[in-house]
Amino acid sequence: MTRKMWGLIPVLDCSQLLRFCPWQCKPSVCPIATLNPRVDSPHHAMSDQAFVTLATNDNYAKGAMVLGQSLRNHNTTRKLVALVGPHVAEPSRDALCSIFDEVLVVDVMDSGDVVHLALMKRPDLGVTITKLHCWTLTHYSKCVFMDADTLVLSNIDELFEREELSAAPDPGWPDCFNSGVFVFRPSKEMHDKLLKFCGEHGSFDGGDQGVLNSFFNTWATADISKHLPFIYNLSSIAIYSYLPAFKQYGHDAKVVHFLGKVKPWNYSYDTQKGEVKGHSLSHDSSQMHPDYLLMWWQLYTKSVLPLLQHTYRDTPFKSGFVEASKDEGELHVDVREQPAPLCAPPPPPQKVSSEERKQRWEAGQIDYMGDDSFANIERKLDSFLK
Ligand SMILES: [Mn+2]
Repeated sequence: MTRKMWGLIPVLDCSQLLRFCPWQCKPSVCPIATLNPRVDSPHHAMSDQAFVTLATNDNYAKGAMVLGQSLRNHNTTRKLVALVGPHVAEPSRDALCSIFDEVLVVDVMDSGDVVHLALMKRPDLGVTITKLHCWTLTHYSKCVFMDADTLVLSNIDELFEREELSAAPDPGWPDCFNSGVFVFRPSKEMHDKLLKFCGEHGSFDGGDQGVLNSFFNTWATADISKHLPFIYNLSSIAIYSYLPAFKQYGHDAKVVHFLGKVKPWNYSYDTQKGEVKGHSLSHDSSQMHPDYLLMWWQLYTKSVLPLLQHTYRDTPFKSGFVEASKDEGELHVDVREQPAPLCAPPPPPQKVSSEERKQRWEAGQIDYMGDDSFANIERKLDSFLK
């Protein structure tokens, strides 16, 4: 296999892309984003601070668009940057261009010696190394990285008051931080250090979270101000494992993180009924909360889909919508992403005794969509609390 060695695709914003390669950026989309500034993107925006996300394929690009739009809807004053991998299709990039201030193509295969060295030692860490690329955004003094599978529920600009590396605890192992949301300071030096570390030590979980936790290994103990409250990275797995806390604090949530293999875009949506389909088909133990899932789809339908329809024009693409007549939507499991959840997936639903259910629950085999569903547990709790 020959590898194109045309150097790292330079970091270009939409107007630059248009200037260098006008055929790549359909004039109908990018100029709207760059030449006519958005009304909701004030000029006095803090131009040296940015929210950064990453999309490695067209599905994650949809997630990035929903995230970007959720940040816009809550009137962020910071810039929005999307890093995209080379596999993200042109129309998806164009759609990203109309939400984000910068859409930067990152091809780690073509990005300099340190990256090559790291990749040669650990070729499995390609996506991780792409994510670490966010440290090269040195035209910003401080950034907040957010996974494309997160959704913002209120303004979170206060995160920029925090220092590198600030992050929220991971619900699975709270002495580790979850790398879905973190504050960092772009720096070439730090980028090189991280890559060197990555090449030498690899990742204990196969992804960026392992690398970053090993590198920033005093996070758990050194400085409490670098611990973001959990409401900045609320994962649905935590909702089900500590339901009373969710009932008490859940309404304060500012960022929802759709952890796990099944992502919001893997479901389908019935626009007529306003229902997410395929939800009951999933037995992922990190099952997401239906309300947040619905919120994701509503935002996608209202703000993202029109952009995609515009950029894809006559080219077919997966909208994720189902006909109202179909009973169950398709569910496509995205196996490329997150590491497998810690606990084994629950067995297929069947009638079990309450004692057996208790044992299963204690063994971590929780029937999230059946007997142990959020609605059932809530009903039970309510009966106790009354
Ligand atoms: Mn994630």
